[in-house]
Amino acid sequence: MKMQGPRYLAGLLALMIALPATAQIQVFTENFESRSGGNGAVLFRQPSFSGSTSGLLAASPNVAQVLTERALSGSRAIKVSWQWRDSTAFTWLRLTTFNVATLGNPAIPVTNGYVEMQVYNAGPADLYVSLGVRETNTVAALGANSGTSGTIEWVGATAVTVSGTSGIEPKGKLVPAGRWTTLGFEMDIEPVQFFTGNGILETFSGRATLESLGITPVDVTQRGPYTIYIDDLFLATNVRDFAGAVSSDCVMPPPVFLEFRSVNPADPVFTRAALTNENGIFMVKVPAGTYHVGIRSRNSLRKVIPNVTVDGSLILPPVTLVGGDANADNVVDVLDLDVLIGAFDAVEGDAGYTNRADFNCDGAVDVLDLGIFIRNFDQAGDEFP
Ligand SMILES: [Ca+2]
Ligand SMILES: [Ca+2]
Ligand SMILES: [Ca+2]
Ligand SMILES: [Ca+2]
Repeated sequence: MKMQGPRYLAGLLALMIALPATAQIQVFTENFESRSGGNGAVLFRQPSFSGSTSGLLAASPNVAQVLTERALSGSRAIKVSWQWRDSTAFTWLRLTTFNVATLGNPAIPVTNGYVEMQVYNAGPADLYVSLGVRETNTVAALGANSGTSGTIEWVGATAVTVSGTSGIEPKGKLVPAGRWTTLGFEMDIEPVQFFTGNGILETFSGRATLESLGITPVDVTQRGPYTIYIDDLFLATNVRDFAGAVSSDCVMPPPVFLEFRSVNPADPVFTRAALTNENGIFMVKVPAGTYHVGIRSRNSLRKVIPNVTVDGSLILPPVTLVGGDANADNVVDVLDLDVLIGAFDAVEGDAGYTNRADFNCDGAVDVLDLGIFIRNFDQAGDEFP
């Protein structure tokens, strides 16, 4: 056999470089940081909109709006507030995306699909949440408007109450009161109950439409008023588990924000928000691939771990996060001191408080945070390769 010389290899390499790279990774992310508008203007209609449940609700509160009251990523999330009336036969809320001006009827992945959002339940009690999935057989891009035709199934629900031809009061995934919950749905394996459909999630196109959240109280005597915050919608296909751990100056390990840059330049860059447990361990689902991964908290410098292959088996070594970057520009300098001074002496709940300057995450901006700032002054975080 003839030996292949350097010229052949150079030619092959040139060919590989000339071929346009094709994106392999399908994701859609929405952190609501650039969203605003009135009641019912972004992703969800106001709670009273759906005739399925409007008769079950008190007139107020009646809110579904992007606000800056509480967020996981950044400062913005969708606040949803409602109250169930007493003495009604049923108690649930159909919070619908029906023809909402911004992000209405969003296309979601079903085949090998994963749908996630971060939900803070401010209470007063625990809730069940299901996805109302409309079988539109859409071919729209993930997150794009995919219409309103097709029947609806409850995904993630283990039971419904039967009323006429509908399955209502879906018993979905538990969202406990008083904390953030990562609400994730692995679309191929979730339990499914019927709403207007047949109780089987079907798609020819591989995609469907997020029509609603079906929200039901765990304790039907707890009628509210309820408030939840929804942040960091994430849609993707072909996901795998990706786990790691962080240590920091925080009294409780902070949520982390992971930036994934595929080694294939045609793939989209995307960010994942992840909750950590008391030991600083996080676990997210991301599409299989090889990435440079950036890790930061909301006020730490970035750590970059290059060339990480996500195939479901990898657990990252622990990462130490360096605090003090209040303005998230990846350096600790006088600009961060400005933020710290602006919030100094404020505690959580005060108008002046910001968790961006609370470097030890104890709910107060004080001399302890100044100490962390001074210790890390003039440091810079990692850049991506
Ligand atoms: Ca946000
Ligand atoms: Ca069906
Ligand atoms: Ca900074
Ligand atoms: Ca503090």
